[in-house]
Amino acid sequence: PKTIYLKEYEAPAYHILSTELTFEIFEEHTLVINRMAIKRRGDVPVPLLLDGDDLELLCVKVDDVKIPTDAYERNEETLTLFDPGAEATVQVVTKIYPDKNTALEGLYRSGGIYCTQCEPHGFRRITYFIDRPDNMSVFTVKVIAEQSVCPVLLSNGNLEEEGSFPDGRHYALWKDPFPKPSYLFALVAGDLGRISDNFTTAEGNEVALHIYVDKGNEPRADHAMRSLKASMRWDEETYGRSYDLSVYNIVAVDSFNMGAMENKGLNIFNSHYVLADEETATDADFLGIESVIAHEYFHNWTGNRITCRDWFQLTLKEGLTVFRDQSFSADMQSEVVQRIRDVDMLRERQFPEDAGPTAHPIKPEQYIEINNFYTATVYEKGSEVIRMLHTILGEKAWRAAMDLYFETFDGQAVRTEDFLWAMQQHSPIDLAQFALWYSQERTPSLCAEHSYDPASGRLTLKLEQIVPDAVDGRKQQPYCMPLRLALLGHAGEELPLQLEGDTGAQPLLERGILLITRDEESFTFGGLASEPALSLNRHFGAPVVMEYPQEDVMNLMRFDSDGFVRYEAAQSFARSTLEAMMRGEAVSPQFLESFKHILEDESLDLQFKAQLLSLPTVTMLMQTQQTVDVHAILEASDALRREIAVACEATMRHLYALLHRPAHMGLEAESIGARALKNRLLGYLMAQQDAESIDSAMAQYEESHTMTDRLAALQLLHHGAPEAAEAPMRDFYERYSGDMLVMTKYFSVIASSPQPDTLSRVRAAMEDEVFNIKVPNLVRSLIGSFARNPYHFHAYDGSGYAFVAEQIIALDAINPMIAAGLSGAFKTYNRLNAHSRAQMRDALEKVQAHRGISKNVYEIVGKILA
Ligand code: HT7
Ligand code: ZN
Repeated sequence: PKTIYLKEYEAPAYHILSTELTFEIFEEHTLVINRMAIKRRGDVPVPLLLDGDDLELLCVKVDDVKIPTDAYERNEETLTLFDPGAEATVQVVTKIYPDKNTALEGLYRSGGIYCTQCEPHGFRRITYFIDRPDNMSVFTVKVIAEQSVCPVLLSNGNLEEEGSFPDGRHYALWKDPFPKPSYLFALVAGDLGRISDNFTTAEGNEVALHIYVDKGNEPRADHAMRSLKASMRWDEETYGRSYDLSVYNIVAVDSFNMGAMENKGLNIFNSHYVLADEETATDADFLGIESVIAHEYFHNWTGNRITCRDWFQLTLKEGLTVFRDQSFSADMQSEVVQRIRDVDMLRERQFPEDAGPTAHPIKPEQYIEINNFYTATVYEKGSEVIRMLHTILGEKAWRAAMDLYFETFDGQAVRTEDFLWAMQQHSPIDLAQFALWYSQERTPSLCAEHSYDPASGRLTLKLEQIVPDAVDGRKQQPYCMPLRLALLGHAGEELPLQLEGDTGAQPLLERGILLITRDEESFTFGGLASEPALSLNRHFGAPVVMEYPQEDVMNLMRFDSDGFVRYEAAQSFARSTLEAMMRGEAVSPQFLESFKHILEDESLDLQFKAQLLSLPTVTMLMQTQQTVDVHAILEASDALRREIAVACEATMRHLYALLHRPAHMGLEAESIGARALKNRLLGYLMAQQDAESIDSAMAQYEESHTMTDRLAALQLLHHGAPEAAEAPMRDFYERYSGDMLVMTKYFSVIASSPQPDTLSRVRAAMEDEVFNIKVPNLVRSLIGSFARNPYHFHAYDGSGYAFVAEQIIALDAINPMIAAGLSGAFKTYNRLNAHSRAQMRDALEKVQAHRGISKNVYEIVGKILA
């Protein structure tokens, strides 16, 4: 496979000014008639290169005349017209087979519904086109289909016309006035139900809002609609950005490769991110819907109105839009709870990626398969980079810089440099060094040491920035980053930051921010009557591994006014406790003491308290080990959970009983918090596997009014008391086997279990009539969850690796994107012990040697084994 390089970028030789598409949908196939008004950019005749993938070509015309076959050439990936002229109308007719499309890119059928996924290269599976984001075209789309099969016909933009034919077919004509790249094209046709609402923009324009779902599911779309309206209002209030068409359509489908897609005026969603009610969706599902609906809506300005010049710029739209959706969720929920969630996600998914063989900068410079770069790095780390800019500029300048970005680049396909240019115009500092965040990979560490001199009342803080080499061994430069800090007095009060020396070099100090630019820095603060506690990297303002002496953690955990630092201190204390246990030491009594202190603190917000009482995950603990020893981590974690349960049993049972009340229903923060905390406590209690806890979990399963409670109880029972779990597992299956989304939860429970028969249960579940390997949600819930199950993926006999490798091979023939996603499970390869590494290598070599492996899987596996 060919590697594509950013440095080889060239603008296309032609532009397609406008595109008229006609889709004739038939049961077996679809005809696509594509008329493009093309314009050459230069004066000299050059060939017109159109991208195409797996297309049956029926006809090529230039200015309505069929051209001879020697006027063009076709290969696997392109159709080349040797000289269509400086301006012409090029028409191509292709025949495609949506029912046979299991890759779910291009036009395909999900449960009877025709739908499209065009980002990044799906459009070329529909018709020949200059399928790249710097080719922006005005689209007019006519969809024709059997009225009884597809009563609903949708595309981007506004509906211009509709009508029917005497033969039972009908049509709809859609026009999108905004020039857009082909990746934002969308079409939906099928028999769908819908809910509708409307929104009046700040300018007074009326927008019709429709959410289309499978018939019968309409009531489950209300939360999505509420989230959409809240997002529309928020973008007006926060960024002054309003919606720009008279209709906003969302369609939910069951088979979808990712979460959702921001097609102009016609978002297509994985049904998981639309459908929810208390009976079938957890609190996390509700929050996920709110954030994904917002994310796709916010793309209308950051992604659609201003798009990417090429796919190397992906973080331009994704990092920025994730930052916007995280800010929105923080405003809708609790700021600190949301920040902790976002940081957890970053450290759980992006840090391991950045430490592994597929590490890449947020703006990569090369790829084989661009689909492999929709990563946690481009998205989540991309968002952290934007967050640092927000911190450096401050709220007011940030808004001014964003306004400038929108005004300057609206309607264009641009680069991250253009975004940084807008930021620079309002930045208090030169952003040249900051730009390294775009081109360097790996997570830097920041090691802090401090000393206090009581005689002078001075504290000296030394910071060392450790920047790892790139994957290929290249040395990398120190970053410029904002470090939020506070010096705390005995009662947790923030002391004034009296920096000595050249304070002019610290333009952000009055906002409590130090600017770090070198690999070694030293700061001296004066005027301190006694030794303060150091609260560092507040809000997790810089995406680094922060290393600091443990002496303050107990205090920080108890009283830091920055909620994130409290959480971080609790995690850090738990981590060092677990590490000591792995060395054979007993549980530290101070840790248990601090844990109890939080448990008994009645002033805490319940969701925040549930977070403070969590233990670091296996993935987090793996990050600090030189050579990963998964089994030692699991043993220590299970033991600590039991010790905590024993030490805190009475308080936990009492609190659990208080929180386990029917009053705690609904989606307000208080109820979500009560459920989160209650289920955290039940998790600890169940670690004892005693009859009383099992009874509580059984009762919770039976009495629960929400999926959150029911699922939490089911999972704890199945994982901790499998015999007792048999009846609830049967009950759950019988209740929900007709509901694919709920069944994904059931499959995850099975696949994430520590019980010894997990692999055979997973294999059995694959044979269940509900399971369908062509539906990504089901694959992710069963096979994906198994690949994340540390107990069994890393089984000593290598059976976990072999199973996942076998599934990658099977899936690759169906859906290469999903197969490549699963291959990511092997990223820990280099850090395993020799025994596991040899077994993983065996499994990976089988995948690599398989004939006809996709370039998606080839790229990932190749990097892991390199
Ligand atoms: N911009 C979208 C990214 C995407 C995608 C979505 C669904 C299926 C396949 C896809 N490939 C790329 C989603 C987003 O970030 O909003
Ligand atoms: Zn996005």
